[in-house]
Amino acid sequence: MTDFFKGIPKIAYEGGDSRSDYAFRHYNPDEVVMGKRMEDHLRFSVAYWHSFAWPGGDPFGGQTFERPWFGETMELAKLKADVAFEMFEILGVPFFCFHDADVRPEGRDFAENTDRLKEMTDYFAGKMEQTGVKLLWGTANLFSHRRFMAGAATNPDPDVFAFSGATIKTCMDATKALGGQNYVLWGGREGYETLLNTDLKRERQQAGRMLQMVVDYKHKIGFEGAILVEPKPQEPAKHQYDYDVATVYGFLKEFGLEGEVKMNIEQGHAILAGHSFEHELAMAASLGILGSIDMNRNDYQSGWDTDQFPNSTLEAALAYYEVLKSGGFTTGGTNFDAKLRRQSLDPEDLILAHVGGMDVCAAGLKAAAAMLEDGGLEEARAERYAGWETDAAKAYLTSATLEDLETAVRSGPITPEPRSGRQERLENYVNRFV
Ligand code: XUL
Ligand code: CO
Repeated sequence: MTDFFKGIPKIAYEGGDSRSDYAFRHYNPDEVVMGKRMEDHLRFSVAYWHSFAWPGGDPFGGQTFERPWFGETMELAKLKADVAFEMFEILGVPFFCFHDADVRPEGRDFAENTDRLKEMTDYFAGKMEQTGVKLLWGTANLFSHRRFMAGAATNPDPDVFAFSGATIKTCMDATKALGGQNYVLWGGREGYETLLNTDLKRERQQAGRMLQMVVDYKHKIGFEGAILVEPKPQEPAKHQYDYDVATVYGFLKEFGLEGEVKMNIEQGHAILAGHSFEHELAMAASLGILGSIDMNRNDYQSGWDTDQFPNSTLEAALAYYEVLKSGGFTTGGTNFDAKLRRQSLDPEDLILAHVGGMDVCAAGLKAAAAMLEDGGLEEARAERYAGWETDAAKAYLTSATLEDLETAVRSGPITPEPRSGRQERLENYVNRFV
């Protein structure tokens, strides 16, 4: 045991009347919601990078956090892992996620990076065995090191393409070895800074080829998890090719991967793309590619990807409504890709941030389940589209031509009557549940 979280108790469900900061008021892992335990619905995961590797910097200043494991040795990397697994146990989260670069110090070259990742993978395996904590997903950090400044798969230099693919392979191997349920690709630098120096067509083809190789390798090694792409429109690149769910779907279709790859959807990225989180979730569900979620919001005033812990029950309810409606998570889960504010220096801040996030998600899940069970939104939706249930209307979408539509309109005669969309009524309805 380290003493980093000294004095902080294991967090338990105490219900709404609890006066303790160190308690869940909504998250009750064993409580059954729509026939399934809450823990199995939400599948919470801690993001290793923000919680244990991020130093608290911003564009105007560097490190604010002092952590005893900061430094570039394997010994410190193991101390970091010890503290991380202690936090997973305090919170009772079933999963974590990591990038290679969060868990091992940067080596001299590819071979040393791989050896270090392997050593940490073995170390994690022991800790996972002891604690029962599982891996939601693994991924490669192909954006922090300067070698990736002009992209990873989309780099103008084929050496970087090769280095990136080789690194992805080692991270897929590590993810498989740890029984990871998904492998994620987020293309932080897969885009451009200026079109003046960019061959956009070539770069998209490079990205498509890399993803095809990832899928081939998944099948070759028998990795049973899902391959997920995480869309984001910009930050750090001025424009990223995997802009949003609909854009990525078009990309998957172009490269024949729509049956192989799903989405890891992040709330803050949805907002950056000019969408709501629930829009991106509904879009992915409608395309059959909803995989997992990164549950962290942006600052609505600055507009930046500030990666804050969720704190709106309404937002969580609308998100889990889409997740539940689509049948719930299979390999996916709720990953807090969220970081503390840079003034939140204390160990307890790290715990309480997750406690609050987990509780907001649990409250959102309960509200979403109650709405689905009540059925009000789906009834209203069915009623709104009820006209399409007639044979004549169904034919519009199959056999009818424009001439048939003209005949139908003239002979009806059809004179459309506008009807209320009833938005305020539906908003009031949702608020009854949150
Ligand atoms: C960056 C982001 C990443 C991915 C994993 O905005 O969300 O941390 O989740 O690389
Ligand atoms: Co993310």
